[in-house]
Amino acid sequence: MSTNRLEVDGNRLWETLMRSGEIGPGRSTGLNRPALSTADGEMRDQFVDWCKAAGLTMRVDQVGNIFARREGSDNALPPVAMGSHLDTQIAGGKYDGILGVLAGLEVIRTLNDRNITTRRPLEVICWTNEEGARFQPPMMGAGAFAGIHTLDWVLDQRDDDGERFGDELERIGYAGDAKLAGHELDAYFELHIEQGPELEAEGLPVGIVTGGFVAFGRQVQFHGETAHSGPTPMDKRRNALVGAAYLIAAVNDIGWKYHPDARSTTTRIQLWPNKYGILPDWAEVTVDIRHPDRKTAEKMADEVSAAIAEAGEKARVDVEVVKEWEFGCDDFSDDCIDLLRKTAGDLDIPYAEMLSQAGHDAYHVAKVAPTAMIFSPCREGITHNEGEHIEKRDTLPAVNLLMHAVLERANRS
Ligand code: HGY
Ligand code: MN
Ligand code: MN
Repeated sequence: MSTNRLEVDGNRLWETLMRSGEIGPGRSTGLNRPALSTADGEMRDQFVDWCKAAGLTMRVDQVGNIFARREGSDNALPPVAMGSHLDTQIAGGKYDGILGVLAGLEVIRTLNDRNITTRRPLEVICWTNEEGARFQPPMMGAGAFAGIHTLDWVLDQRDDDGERFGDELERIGYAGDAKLAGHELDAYFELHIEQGPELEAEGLPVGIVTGGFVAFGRQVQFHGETAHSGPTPMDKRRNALVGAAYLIAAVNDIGWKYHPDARSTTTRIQLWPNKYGILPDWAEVTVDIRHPDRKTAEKMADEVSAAIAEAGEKARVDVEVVKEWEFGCDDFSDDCIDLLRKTAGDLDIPYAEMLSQAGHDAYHVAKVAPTAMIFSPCREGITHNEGEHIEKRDTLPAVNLLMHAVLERANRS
């Protein structure tokens, strides 16, 4: 039978997605399942159970990345992998990342149903801490896998409550012993919701991702002095919150200066003591700067660096960048992108080629294995919002494209 007529079981995929949507419920219709939370642990356990029921063997590495393996006929060859992440923002949707992991599982289930054995083994991967909601930076698990972060550095990261990454990984039972490095992948394909309105607006079921916006992250701390908010004369104040406020406004202005392609904002602030009547002597803000063009993104980052220094001076407080990171992607594999184009043509699936504006695990995996991404539509591009929504009929073409591209790659001579 021509595998071109091979299609995944959309109802089974949806049941699986809906089950995931019950683990770590958010305030309304979404999810609150940050990395290494109890809910993340529960979701991982559920995923592992599903994988074992599908006959897969499990491998967990030292930062908790999960590799679910299906043997092929020639297991000396490195596996072709699919995957994404199961952790969410704390006001997250039910599909960001999750679709990519569970679509990979559905591909496996479909091949099992049809007794199809691939030449190369297959793997479905769940990367740890893609969102960076609890532990910054984002894409930490994939970053450690790609050698961007050392194991000890990752394990020592702490969340706002001082909880240590390594301890939380132990607590949920996913401190694996499989080595981080040296696990070769023949290729990695990540299906992900677009997190933008383009595909829906153009009525297209698939995006083939040719690259990703360049993004810079900065964690900035301001150190002032506590004092009474009443008697203290203005020229004696060293209010850390004021320093943060100057920076927050400047970062926003830089985004508008390079509008419409720029994205630049501050997403969080922490303060101490953060109480009435007393000036805060400590503030920490996280800055997120993005642009499709690397040179412009770097220019924006330089202007943010100048704004950081200026904010400290204007508020008469000390300021330091305590953590910084960057991601972006111009190293997706041309072979894998061509394979997606060809397979979409074979399956008569219309598609657009596009950049990703959000970061993904695939950005880091692309540094160590041939990698490509597939986008599927999401309603009005809404994401990192509990209203995130996708439709089965609009999503299945991308899942079938994933399956056929993986089959082709896994069976090539
Ligand atoms: O930062 C990002 O774009 C991704 O959602 N972690
Ligand atoms: Mn994601
Ligand atoms: Mn996300």
